[in-house]
Amino acid sequence: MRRVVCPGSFDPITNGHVDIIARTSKLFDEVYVAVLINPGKAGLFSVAERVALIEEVTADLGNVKVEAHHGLLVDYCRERDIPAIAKGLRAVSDFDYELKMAQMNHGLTGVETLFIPTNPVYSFLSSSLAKEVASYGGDISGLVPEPVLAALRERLAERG
Ligand code: COD
Repeated sequence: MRRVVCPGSFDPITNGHVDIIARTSKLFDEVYVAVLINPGKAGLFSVAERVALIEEVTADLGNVKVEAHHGLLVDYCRERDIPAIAKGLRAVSDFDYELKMAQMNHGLTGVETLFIPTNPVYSFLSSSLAKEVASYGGDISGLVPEPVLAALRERLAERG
């Protein structure tokens, strides 16, 4: 059984994330999407809400399991016998930080990191930018899945 994890904050999941998860799901038998909990960073969506949105938009892929995790990514991988981490690379600017994390994770437990080049139509896209544009009323349809768009509109309206 070939297993891989796609980790992230996913606050919220964007079409760039979905593209990486979908492409990874064709290469591996089981894809774990791990929502890493950062207690020092309050998100727009709770961890449970992020997990539910990811489950909804990846359900059609058939081999994706979504979980929250508090702690080191390498411990998550070790506990589930996952030998590889898949990450999307948007630009050279991502590479510097991602390379350091990949080397640290490999040094800690030997887990490998695989980099998948982002689809160019999403290379500028991040959860933060999507939230910022949406908060000023900009159109982000096409950049986030429909359920995420609806959830974002609702959450931003609640916050006034
Ligand atoms: N196109 C393609 N890929 C994308 C896009 C896009 N538009 N946007 C994001 N991605 C990919 C990137 O690979 C990114 O790494 C991943 O999706 C998740 O993105 P985010 O923004 O949701 O999440 P990050 O970057 O905040 O996630 C960082 C982690 C949570 C993975 C990292 O901090 C971590 O592993 N934390 C756990 C604690 C730990 O183990 N720390 C030690 C690390 S060495």
